[in-house]
Amino acid sequence: MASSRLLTTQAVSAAAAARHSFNKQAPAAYRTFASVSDVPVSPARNHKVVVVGGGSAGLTISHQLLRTGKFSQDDIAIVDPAEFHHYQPGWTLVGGGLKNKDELKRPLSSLVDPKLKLYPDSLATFSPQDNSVTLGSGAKLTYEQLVVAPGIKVDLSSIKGLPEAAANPESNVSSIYTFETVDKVFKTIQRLRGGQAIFTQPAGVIKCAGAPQKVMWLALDHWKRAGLYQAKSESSAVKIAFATGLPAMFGVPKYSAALEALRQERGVEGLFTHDLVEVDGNTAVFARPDGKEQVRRTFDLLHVVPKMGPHAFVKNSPLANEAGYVDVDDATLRHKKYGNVWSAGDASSLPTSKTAAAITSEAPVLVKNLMRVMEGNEKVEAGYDGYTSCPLLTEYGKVMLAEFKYGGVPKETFNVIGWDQATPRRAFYHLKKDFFPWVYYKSMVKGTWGGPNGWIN
Ligand code: UQ1
Repeated sequence: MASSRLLTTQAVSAAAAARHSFNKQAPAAYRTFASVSDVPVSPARNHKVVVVGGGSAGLTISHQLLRTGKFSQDDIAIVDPAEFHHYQPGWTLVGGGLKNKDELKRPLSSLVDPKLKLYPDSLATFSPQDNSVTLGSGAKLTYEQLVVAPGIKVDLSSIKGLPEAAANPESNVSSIYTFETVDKVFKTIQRLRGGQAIFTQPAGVIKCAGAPQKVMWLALDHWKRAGLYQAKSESSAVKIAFATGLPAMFGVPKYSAALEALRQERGVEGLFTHDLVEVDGNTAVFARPDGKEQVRRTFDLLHVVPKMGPHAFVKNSPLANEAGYVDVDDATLRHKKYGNVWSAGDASSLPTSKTAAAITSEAPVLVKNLMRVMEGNEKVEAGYDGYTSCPLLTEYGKVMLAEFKYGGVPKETFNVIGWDQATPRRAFYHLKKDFFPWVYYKSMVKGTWGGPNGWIN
């Protein structure tokens, strides 16, 4: 879950970049040069490692690299235009009224160790053939090793009518997937006193594939407690449908079966292979596969998960695979063509669910392999098994802690104490709501948290 705001905050960051360059860290010579010439041409700045992205993957990897003790001041650079870093896994909790969106954010600069050089700038182009990148400002950075972790783009405009509906405070259309819309979600849940609620999930890759239904389960519980929802009852004031572009509740058979049982038991209508394409007033329009006709359903509340995909500067670069993701080896995280390029997190081609939990296992493998290559040892380790996790809120006070690796094979941390993690538990709820947000800012972004392996470094 790297910085999804890499593009959206470009204007703000351009200003920040200007302040940064001219007031703070630019060498005096640069300032003098700028003052006597209309077209300042800055020389390329050299770094041992350039990390593109200051999100979960970028920060975790940068600090794990720094903690190897092999780097001096400014050897490692981070490029990210975002002013703020967000703990995005917490946004489902905001949607459920359990947290405030502002408590989950930090100024990005406050999370970057002073020994690292932060460029608050966008990435314009990758030139892996000459080991350099060009920033939005035109500055050129050269590197020995490059880590590409800018996250993916969440695109409200991928659904016709969604940007307008989401921005309209009167409408009951919202999404936990952007900072701008996340605090509207609980307002719409509280406002609804009856009628049809629809929660969508698109076909295609998204961040944390369980989140679209987590917010639904919390809303259901809210309406149940308010006396507005009775499962499978004709007299229930609120009716709930889960409309997903996918053919099942979840991608991993074990958890999908448990979630499908919950769906049926709780009387939630399942609209499978229904891919939202348009919000037209109070009608949701769904595309169907195999040339089937579109389906139109009216709603009184609509929670939308927009489509997501790689940033253009990644997709259109020599680093991308056909789908637009950074083309790395599934197990070593090393680029398939450029041996000094690495990727982790949402922007990578790693065929696993895109979560912060995945990054806890990706980062140590990437760092170990990058260090080996940088020190001239070509023997990289096939160390990443696809570990990822999805703490699925199933009601207030309970979480089903899905943990799995490549192939949808469960890899459950608490198996050792005999727990089957398809069973929702209160202990997992406290991990999700209290422990993970705490350990994330306290340790993970600083490079000292190894996820299921506990504290590292
Ligand atoms: C984790 O480390 C982590 O990051 C702090 C999460 O939050 C985003 C998680 O959801 C999970 C599951 C982990 C993995 C850690 C344990 C102890 C299972």
